[in-house]
Amino acid sequence: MKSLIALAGLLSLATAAAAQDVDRIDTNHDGQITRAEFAAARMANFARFDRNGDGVVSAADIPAIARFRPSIQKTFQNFIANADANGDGVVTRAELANAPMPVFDRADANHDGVIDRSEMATLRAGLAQMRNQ
Ligand SMILES: [Ca+2]
Ligand SMILES: [Ca+2]
Ligand SMILES: [Ca+2]
Repeated sequence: MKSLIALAGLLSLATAAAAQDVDRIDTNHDGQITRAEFAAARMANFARFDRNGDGVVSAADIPAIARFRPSIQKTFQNFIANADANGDGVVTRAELANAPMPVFDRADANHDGVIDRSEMATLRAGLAQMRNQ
């Protein structure tokens, strides 16, 4: 159960970023999250998503226990579908690096490419929502 909760947390980061705490994504602590900071946070967790250590993230990395939690499975599958640019069912580091960032884009309400303090609340809500799925 503990590992499931950890996985749910990880998955929210997968689609969103890498740190559970939005403030930690802001690595230079200037009160704004840039696309680069967001992407870096996401990449930092690649090895953790790649649970079987074969260098790619795929359905094979979904823990067996997630079978009993369809929402987790679905989130994982959505993560793969979102990042899998060439549609071969596996996500490479290069694909994740260039993957769309829907959660970032949603939070960046004025589309200036950074998430400022007021927009961070939206990002936080988005992350929390995914964690609670
Ligand atoms: Ca920053
Ligand atoms: Ca893998
Ligand atoms: Ca791929």
